[in-house]
Amino acid sequence: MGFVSRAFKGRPRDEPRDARLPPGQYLVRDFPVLSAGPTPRTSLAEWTFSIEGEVDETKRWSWEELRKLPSETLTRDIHCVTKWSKLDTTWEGVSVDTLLEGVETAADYVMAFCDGGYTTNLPLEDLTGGKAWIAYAYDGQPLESQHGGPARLLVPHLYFWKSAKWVRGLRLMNEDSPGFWETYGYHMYGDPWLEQRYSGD
Ligand SMILES: Nc1nc2c(c(=O)[nH]1)N[C@H]1C(S)=C(S)[C@@H](COP(=O)(O)O)O[C@H]1N2
Ligand SMILES: [Mo]
Repeated sequence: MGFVSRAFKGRPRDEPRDARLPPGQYLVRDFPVLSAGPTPRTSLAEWTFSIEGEVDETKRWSWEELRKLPSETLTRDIHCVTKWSKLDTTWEGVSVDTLLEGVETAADYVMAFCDGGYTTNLPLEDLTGGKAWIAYAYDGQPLESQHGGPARLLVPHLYFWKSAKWVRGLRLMNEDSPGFWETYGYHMYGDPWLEQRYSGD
């Protein structure tokens, strides 16, 4: 009886938290760093962000131009395929919708590309409609280089490997094509709620 009532009392606090944890994931309070290679360093003077590929005209922003675009502050949970999840991470950045304004394309897929050569593929649909950002601040501070600064793609509804660090642009594609981890067997889409970790999941 005592046990039952204690367990019951514990629930209101624990249940919403667990409901936010996708299958197979555990919570972390720190912010792990996962990089496939060394942290690249591009000076902000040389940095650009491009939208290219299957578009009428390539679009390109300098760092200063990007920072002048309307930005958003958002708080989201993030989920890494190596099974850690972090709740309520707060970011600031430019919505991909803002960057795609006026872009004419028939493409359905995107390859995000980065300094250092990392790539990751996503359906264009998953980057539009308020679901993705080019983030340049975390927790109210400029994004640390180890976490992808000066700017990273943030697509929190997919596994975090899709949130490309040091992102330099989006290449629009008519056909889906695997990026870096996808070539090594990670899932082409990567929905954490469906546990799409590896191809075949
Ligand atoms: N350019 C680049 N982006 C990347 C990676 C990488 O190795 N290089 N790793 C991915 C993976 S597997 C994860 S889990 C997250 C980790 O981001 P973090 O180091 O900020 O936690 O970045 C993703 N984006
Ligand atoms: Mo990851």
